[in-house]
Amino acid sequence: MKSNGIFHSVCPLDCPDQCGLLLHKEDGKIIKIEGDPNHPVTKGHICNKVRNMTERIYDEKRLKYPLKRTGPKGEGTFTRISWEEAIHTITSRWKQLIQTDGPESILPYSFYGNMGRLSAEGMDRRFFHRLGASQLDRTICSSAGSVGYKYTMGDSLGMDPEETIHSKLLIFWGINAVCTNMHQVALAQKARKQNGAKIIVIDVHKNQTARLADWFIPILPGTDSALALGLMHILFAENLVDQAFLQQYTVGHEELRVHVLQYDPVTVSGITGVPVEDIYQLARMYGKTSPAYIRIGNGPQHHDNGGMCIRTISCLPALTGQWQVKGGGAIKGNSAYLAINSTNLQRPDLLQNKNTRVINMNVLGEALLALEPPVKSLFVYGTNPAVVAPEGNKVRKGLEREDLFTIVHDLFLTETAKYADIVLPATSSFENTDLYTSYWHQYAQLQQPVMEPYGEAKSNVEVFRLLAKEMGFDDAPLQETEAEMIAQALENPRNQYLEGINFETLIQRQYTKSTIKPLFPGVLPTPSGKIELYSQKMLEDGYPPLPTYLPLVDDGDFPFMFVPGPTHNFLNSTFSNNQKHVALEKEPRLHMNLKDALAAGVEDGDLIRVWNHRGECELKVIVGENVLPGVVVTQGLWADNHNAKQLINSLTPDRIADMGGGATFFSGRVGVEKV
Ligand SMILES: Nc1nc2c(c(=O)[nH]1)N[C@H]1C(S)=C(S)[C@@H](COP(=O)(O)OP(=O)(O)OC[C@H]3O[C@@H](n4cnc5c(=O)[nH]c(N)nc54)[C@H](O)[C@@H]3O)O[C@H]1N2
Ligand SMILES: Nc1nc2c(c(=O)[nH]1)N[C@H]1C(S)=C(S)[C@@H](COP(=O)(O)OP(=O)(O)OC[C@H]3O[C@@H](n4cnc5c(=O)[nH]c(N)nc54)[C@H](O)[C@@H]3O)O[C@H]1N2
Ligand code: SF4
Ligand SMILES: [Mo]
Repeated sequence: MKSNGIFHSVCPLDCPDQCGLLLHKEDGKIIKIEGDPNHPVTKGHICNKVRNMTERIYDEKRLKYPLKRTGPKGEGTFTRISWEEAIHTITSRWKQLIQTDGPESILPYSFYGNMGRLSAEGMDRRFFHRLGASQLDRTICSSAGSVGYKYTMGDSLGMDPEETIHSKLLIFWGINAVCTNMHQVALAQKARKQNGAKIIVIDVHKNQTARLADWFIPILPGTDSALALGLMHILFAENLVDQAFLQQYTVGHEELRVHVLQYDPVTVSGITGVPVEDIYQLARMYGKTSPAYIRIGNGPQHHDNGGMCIRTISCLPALTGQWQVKGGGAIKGNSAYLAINSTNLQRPDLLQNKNTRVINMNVLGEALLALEPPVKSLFVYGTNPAVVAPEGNKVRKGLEREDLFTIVHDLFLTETAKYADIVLPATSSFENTDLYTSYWHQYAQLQQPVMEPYGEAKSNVEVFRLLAKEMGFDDAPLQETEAEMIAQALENPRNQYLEGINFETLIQRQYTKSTIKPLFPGVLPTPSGKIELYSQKMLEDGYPPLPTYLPLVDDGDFPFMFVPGPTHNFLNSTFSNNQKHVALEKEPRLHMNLKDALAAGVEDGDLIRVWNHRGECELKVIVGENVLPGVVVTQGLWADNHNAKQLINSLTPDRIADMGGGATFFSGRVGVEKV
């Protein structure tokens, strides 16, 4: 490996932008990280988080060798062991558990802390399939909305973000793009400069993105489907719909026209908190401006009704025929364009018992505390559930179980790792070979190792190869190389958009785009081949077949809706343990409306106890007009720190959303009082 020079790389974080990076190396060490100006979408600009990534890669606190626990669970007292001892301890315990309790007593728990396809869903999946472990339903992020979107559009297919520079109206709907999709903001700014485009933000919080909008529309949490239906009501009533497009490319527009009569602006205003005249103005702007683009975020779908909400919003561009216009349409997610062959990669055929139980990751606490037969061993990698999972106190109680044999594979001794019996050090993405496919823009990239493994760290792929060997599994798929796995993943005849992308093309060209074509004229992967405004499939699955406003589930008698989203300087809980990032972020804060603050006798800067039947936090309050009365918002997945009660997820519900087994982080209620 060369110790000096500039090397191509890709940002591994769970962020739609998936930036191209250039790593500058001197004397074997990465000394600078910058954006690659040659990346067609990200164009050399990266966020501050990753510009400061070397702080994390070379952080003194990074794990260098395997550890075994010597103190109580959760305390963080460990002693160094060898890899041989670690692997032997794990496999002998598992062999014994398989004898006494069966393989389903073992639960893998992972998410996309590293978006590399091999790291997140490669050898790990093969291994756990072969083992026969309980299966994990990975639902914590966007599954409700993805299912909702699919009912309407057939798959995660939206427009090409590069075309949004042609838009004249850009609606950021429940997405804090300045923090979470910065290049979409750059494209919007370009459209604004070039075409005089207007930017609208619809959100429960006057966040960083709302502050740069031409028009910010505050809305009550969980009511977006009502707003979208109100817009449809006006679009039909004022004949702002594209009848030709509706005829040719949709199913159910006549039923919808009648159905939305009940969502008149007065009714909708009462539900959403959006004034009647604003509903009219928004509908007319949307109906009369072309091209118009909607960037649908994760916010509206982290609710009890999140699936239906995204299903409903995603009907809007069909009404106005915007899908046919360059620069018009929507993006919820674009992962279908670069969909790999997951059967090849994950090898579900290795799982013998096809009835193996499936556990929803959103109910981890409940699963550890109450499931029968019990989970006896947990293997966590690429995620930090003690901080990011809902019902945080239940999760921690589950992790405290003395009879639970827990292994955590991570770069750091995370809050979760502190509960582990065995901790394994993970390489960073810059130390691995992996394949990256963005779920927003449509470029694939290859990561090849740029630095030597840190200390004794090993990649996810390598760890599971080792475990397989020690378990005595001699199946060929458990021994394959990274290059072989990437080649198999890219061999996907079912995805026409992936044609021509293979391991070799990715080596030759750092950025390879899917062969994207406009969706219309064309046939969608819905049952009818059209946009399904009326969905027979939904009816069969037990949902209203037409888009519908369904109220949130009752979360108890607390006065405030509590919306705790991500923050600018962290990526979920990643960076929340890195000094530079914490210094930038300072501390968690709670936004509260002035009216509510006056009523509660709370002043700006006060320390506030935020509580409900699940837990409590103490947060500094920001009083003002950033949220509507009855709503409080905080940003960042903080953990309890330095005796401060900041585990945000101790307050969030582990209820399951209407679709896709999704999470409901933003549908909880809380009470507040001055400490
Ligand atoms: N800097 C940074 N970037 C990130 C992340 C991070 O932690 N930090 N996380 C990454 C991940 S994993 C994801 S999934 C994405 C998420 O990024 P986004 O898609 O931006 O989703 P969220 O930030 O969860 O929520 C977006 C907005 O929705 C609002 N919201 C909440 N409920 C509602 C509602 O009912 N209606 C409306 N209209 N708005 C609502 C919130 O106030 C918030 O401003 O970001 C990714 N990028
Ligand atoms: N309250 C609230 N909670 C939320 C959310 C919210 O908006 N509000 N957002 C939710 C969403 S959308 C998501 S996606 C989840 C995300 O939550 P997580 O998936 O837990 O994401 P991170 O907190 O970034 O943790 C990723 C972990 O993976 C580790 N890691 C990184 N690379 C590797 C690797 O190659 N190998 C191994 N073994 N480990 C690695 C990192 O060091 C880090 O500890 O959080 C959810 N939780
Ligand atoms: S976190 Fe997102 S914006 Fe920042 S470098 Fe990575 S992909 Fe780019
Ligand atoms: Mo996410």
